[in-house]
Amino acid sequence: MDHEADAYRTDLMTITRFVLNEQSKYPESRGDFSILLSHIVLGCKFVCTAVNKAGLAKLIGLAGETNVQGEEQKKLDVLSNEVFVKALVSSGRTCILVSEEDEEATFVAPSKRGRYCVVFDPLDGSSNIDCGVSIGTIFGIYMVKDDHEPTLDDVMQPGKNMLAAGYCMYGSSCTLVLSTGEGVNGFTLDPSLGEFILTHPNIKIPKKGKIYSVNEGNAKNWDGPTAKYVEKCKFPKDGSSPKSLRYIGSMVADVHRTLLYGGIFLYPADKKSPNGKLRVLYEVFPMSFLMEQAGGQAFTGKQRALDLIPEKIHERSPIFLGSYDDVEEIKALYGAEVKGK
Ligand code: AFP
Repeated sequence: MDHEADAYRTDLMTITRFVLNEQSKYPESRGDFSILLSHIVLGCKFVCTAVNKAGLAKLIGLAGETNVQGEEQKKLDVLSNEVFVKALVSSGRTCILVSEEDEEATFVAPSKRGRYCVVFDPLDGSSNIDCGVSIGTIFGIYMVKDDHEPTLDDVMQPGKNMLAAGYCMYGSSCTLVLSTGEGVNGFTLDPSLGEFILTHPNIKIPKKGKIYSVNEGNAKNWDGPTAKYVEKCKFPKDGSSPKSLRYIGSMVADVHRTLLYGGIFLYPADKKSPNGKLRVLYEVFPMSFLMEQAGGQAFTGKQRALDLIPEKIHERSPIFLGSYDDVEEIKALYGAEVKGK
């Protein structure tokens, strides 16, 4: 990369400019989506700053039970949730919010209501905060079905009905990856400008990858197809090289690497957790949407992930997502099991 040329680049494609460009393709558009997105971006910037300060705050003793004013310090995931809920409600463009942090869905008051439903995990991977591992925010966006009083049915829709999905990764840089259903684009926060700049246009996942990503500590409880697949990754019988294992345990970071380098990310069902661990609405759906938009696939062990119809807002599902050919292999193994029964 030519860093010097980069430093002097003058035509910057910010995320706002990018979304407004997209919007101009639809003359009937009222700009509601751009406004909603600008509020999500604000939430991401806030959380990015808070995550960056987390280690320092601890070091200088601000993060105990109470802060200097004697007020109770909020945990970062609780704080992030509050920031996103307030930003989304104040956008005036949302009607239902489903957050990983809140047991119940939030119905926005009629005076502030818009047409979008946002499902999100404000700080996914938060158990990794204290050791400085990359964590992130994941979100998906639906539109209310018709002109009616919003109900939970408006969010209990298959992932394929999402209008947009994305994540923001708080890592060595802060990267926002977004799809509005026409490919996937990545933006990196320039801290000096406070703007997300298009750095990864039109991301396409390699058709086949060299990495598998799974919590192998659960192997004892896996079902046959998952066990066979991972065995194949390690001991391929077709003369190909074994795949490398990479597992961070923070979905945004594991999926981001999978998207850029190719390969497969698995969180399968096991005997202890028959539905896996990851949540359908704000983990499985947004990441599956991005994978498909980048040319990959996402599969639950039974069906295309985006065809799933959730029955509960915090429902879980097994998930296998990544490069097209790698997911084909796991689909074949599950298919063979069904035929053998
Ligand atoms: P936390 O938010 O509790 O850290 O969980 C993270 C997560 O939901 C997801 O980001 C990871 O992919 C997955 O759990 C890791 O789960 P295991 O620790 O069971 O491997």
